[in-house]
Amino acid sequence: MTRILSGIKPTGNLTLGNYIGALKHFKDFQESGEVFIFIADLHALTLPIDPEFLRQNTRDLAAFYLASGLDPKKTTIFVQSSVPEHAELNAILQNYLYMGELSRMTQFKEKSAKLKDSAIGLGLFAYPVLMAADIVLYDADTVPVGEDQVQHVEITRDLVNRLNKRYGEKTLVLPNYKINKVGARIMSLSDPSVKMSKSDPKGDIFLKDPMNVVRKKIMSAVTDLGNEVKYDKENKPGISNLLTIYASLKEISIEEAEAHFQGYRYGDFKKEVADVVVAELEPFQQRYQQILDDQSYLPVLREGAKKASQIAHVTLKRVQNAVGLLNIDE
Ligand code: ATP
Ligand code: LTN
Repeated sequence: MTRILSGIKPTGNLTLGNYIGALKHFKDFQESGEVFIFIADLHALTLPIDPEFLRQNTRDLAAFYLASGLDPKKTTIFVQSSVPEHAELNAILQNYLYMGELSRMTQFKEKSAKLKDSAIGLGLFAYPVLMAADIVLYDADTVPVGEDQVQHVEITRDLVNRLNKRYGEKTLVLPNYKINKVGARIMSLSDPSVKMSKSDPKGDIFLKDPMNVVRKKIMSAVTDLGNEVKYDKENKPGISNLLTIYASLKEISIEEAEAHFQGYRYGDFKKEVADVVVAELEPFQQRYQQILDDQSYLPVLREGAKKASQIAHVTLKRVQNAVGLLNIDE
């Protein structure tokens, strides 16, 4: 049985990029394997964040997970900090990734560049270690993520290979990332040269935006010279981004989307993209609000933490034993 694991950080309001690149697809794995989806709240602490904002984002994310169609009977949904094995395994694994390789991580370079040296926390630097712990604790072989997280799954593979070579092939399971053919990197609507990102919002569509705001944002998205609706990332990044959003929500290929919009003017094209986004987000938002109001996410998170901890505990013991920590219970 394959094990699938992924997580999202509760660092801010979720964007359409998070939805298309990650969230929307998690439920697709429920039929084919054992799925673990968590809220990476310890990772959210790697940049300064207001405590109440973090707590609210955590509740929101739990409700978004459920609203996206994740079924707690099939998927284990939990908060990272409620399963202490993540932090415990992190303490061991941090000895097997090295300063040089960690300092080459794109995410670290981008996020630390915005801070003064004296404000860069160790957690931001060591981020991939904790992420590796998240993945290997559940013996996950498949990790669905957006493009920006591929490097972190790759460094997890390096770490797994390193440990297995040293302590035996069965110590940890080697994970693979899984990115979507369409929509692995949704760009800002106001500047299609940068990623739509929740912690540095610029031209973002938020999953909580009112529908009239969503429409307005799409109608005023940056477009490119010319008047043809064509996919050309280099010369038409704005149009290409909107085509990607459309194709991924309609679950069709870029070529099919292009064919559909042949002969369209930019204005009519944008209107149709907006219709598709609204059709997807409106019912999703209603489900989210209902779950948030009735707090049905709470028992799900409690049950999820219990189930996750049972599995994580077994892996932690296996690693502790492999590296030579004495088990005083036996
Ligand atoms: P932050 O701004 O705090 O770094 P983020 O918006 O990049 O956050 P994450 O929590 O890092 O979001 O990512 C959650 C998931 O969403 C990851 O799998 C990530 O790859 C994916 N993702 C994030 N932004 C995009 C995007 N613009 N397009 C496609 N996928 C994305
Ligand atoms: N780094 C990821 C969140 C994350 C994650 C994970 C994703 C933390 N641990 C383990 C997949 C598997 C992010 O920023 N989206």
